[in-house]
Amino acid sequence: MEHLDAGEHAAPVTGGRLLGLVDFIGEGFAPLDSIIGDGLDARQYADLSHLSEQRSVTPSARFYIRTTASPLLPDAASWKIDFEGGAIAPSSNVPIRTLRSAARPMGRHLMECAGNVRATRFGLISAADWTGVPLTSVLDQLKFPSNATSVLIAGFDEYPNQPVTSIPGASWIFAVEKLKHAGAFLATGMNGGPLTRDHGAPVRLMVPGWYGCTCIKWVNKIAPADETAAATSQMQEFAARTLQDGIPELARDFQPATIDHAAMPIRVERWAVAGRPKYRVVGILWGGSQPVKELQIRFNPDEPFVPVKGLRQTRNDPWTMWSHDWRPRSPGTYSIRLAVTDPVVTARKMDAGYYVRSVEIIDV
Ligand SMILES: Nc1nc2c(c(=O)[nH]1)N[C@H]1C(S)=C(S)[C@@H](COP(=O)(O)O)O[C@H]1N2
Ligand SMILES: [Mo]
Repeated sequence: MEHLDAGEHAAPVTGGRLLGLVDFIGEGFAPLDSIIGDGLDARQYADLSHLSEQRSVTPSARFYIRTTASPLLPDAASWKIDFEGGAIAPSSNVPIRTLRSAARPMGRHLMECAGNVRATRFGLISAADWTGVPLTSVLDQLKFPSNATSVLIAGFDEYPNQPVTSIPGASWIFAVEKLKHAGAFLATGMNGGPLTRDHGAPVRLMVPGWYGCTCIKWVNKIAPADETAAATSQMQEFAARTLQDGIPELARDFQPATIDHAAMPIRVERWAVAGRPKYRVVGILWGGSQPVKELQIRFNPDEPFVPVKGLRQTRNDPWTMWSHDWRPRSPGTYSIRLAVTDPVVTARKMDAGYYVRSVEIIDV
């Protein structure tokens, strides 16, 4: 059990006293909110248990990290994004000061790593208020040819040591239309401050609603790509995690790496009400492109799914908090699973059991 201050809760359980949190089990012991490892192998897992409707932004120092800044990273002050027009347009560049002076608020958006797994406590997901420049204006500024349907966006990705968990090379090829549709932007700031080095300073790509692997950090190159462009090494590396059909050879055969609807618990609160324990499961709902009307929760496969009461999802991005009061039938282990029942919704990872979390209840 961890200590928790009751101020973090939207509404206390009536007549109850918060005793603490029940830990999730079977998720490993990765430290949260601190950097472990180096360069491409570095990770910082975010502690999601603090989230509430009032505190739904991840402070920059706690925003998850996948790959820390390389010591070989060139100087930020003279940074520029090279535009290689190839045969179809003259090459040019955008200096970082041009981007910085054009930057404006881009809204609150969530980012999730496509490799956000139970073994590391689902800590690779966060939300921030971003500032930056819409990609459409950058493409205009670069005189991006209007007949080029795809664009390659690449970032600096060289490290002094050979990584063990990842392949160097950070670039993704997008259909220009899809990037526009997603409202992609080049970010230069987060949460009211400048972008931090580990989050891609001086400039990163942010593609709202898409997995983090497409959100290239330390962007240094933008180039038109055509129908015959091969998938980049980054696309190949993340093909399975972004639910592609195999590993397509050509970039054009990749589906948009969008995040489906998903929901999971982020904490299980243990309360005392009139001398008896009572539990409240608090969680998040995110991903997808249309708000859902109903979310259902199930405690172990032998119990039925029941509706999560009071869910009001008005937007898919960043995330929506939900809570569910729970009286377990008996002490024991419970696996908590969520489901969305709106028929039009695809929730591939959630429906495959990817986001199931378990707790051990000792008293009821
Ligand atoms: N240059 C570069 N960009 C990158 C990566 C990388 O390793 N190198 N990792 C990607 C992946 S897999 C994720 S999930 C996000 C993580 O961004 P964050 O560390 O700011 O949370 O950055 C993406 N952009
Ligand atoms: Mo990722």
